[in-house]
Amino acid sequence: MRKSLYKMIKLRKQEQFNAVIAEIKVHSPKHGDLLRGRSVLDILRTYEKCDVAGISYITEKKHFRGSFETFREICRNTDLPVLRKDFVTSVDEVERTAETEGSALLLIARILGDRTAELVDSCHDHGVEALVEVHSPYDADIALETSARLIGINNRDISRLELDDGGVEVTERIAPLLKTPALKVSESGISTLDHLTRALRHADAVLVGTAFMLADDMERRVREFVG
Ligand code: IGP
Repeated sequence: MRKSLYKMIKLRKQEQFNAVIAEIKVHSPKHGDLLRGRSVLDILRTYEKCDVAGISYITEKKHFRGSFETFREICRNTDLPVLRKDFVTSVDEVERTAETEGSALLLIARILGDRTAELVDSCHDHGVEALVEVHSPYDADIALETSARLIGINNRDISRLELDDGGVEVTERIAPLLKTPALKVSESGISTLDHLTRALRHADAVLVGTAFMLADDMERRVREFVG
């Protein structure tokens, strides 16, 4: 059975945890290898111990060294909802995601433009949740025109491939424009507890990758974030 990321975020909030989607990030354009000898399943076990709301994994190969097979493996090995991140532009890729036990698929408004709504509907037709990612007021308008129940606000400009610094200013600027019952997820660049607190003032959940992957004591760091 596919788990709902939407419901899990709500549940964690009800339980008075911070709703944290933890990303298993194997490589980033800025930091290079992030696994540092650990396996993807080791990281998954650590995240599971910490009551995160869900798991995120990037399947994009060129810049993030992800693989679809690894995504499948993560889905098979956890009861948590799993989000697939990639630069998806086709219904074929939605269908491929639907063939796994993955819960949700990232759709980037900046890339999809006026095709965003069509791909969101395609996700829903296939029983997959769509997380529409926005970075500007223009993207926010696109997201609001869709039936997405999850909207991600990317603090980073994806076209700059993560080479810019962290921080949550984009969430602070864009979240107030998203007048919708959809749940909001602040994504990227969240590396301190101050970022976390500020992001959660505006968003229902956060998505964190690099700060967890680089932590000396990952479990401790994730627990601090989950609260
Ligand atoms: C995680 P960070 O700064 O915590 O590692 O960010 C996640 O938000 C980021 O990996 C991401 C991403 C994306 C990656 C957000 N949107 C789209 C690839 C494609």
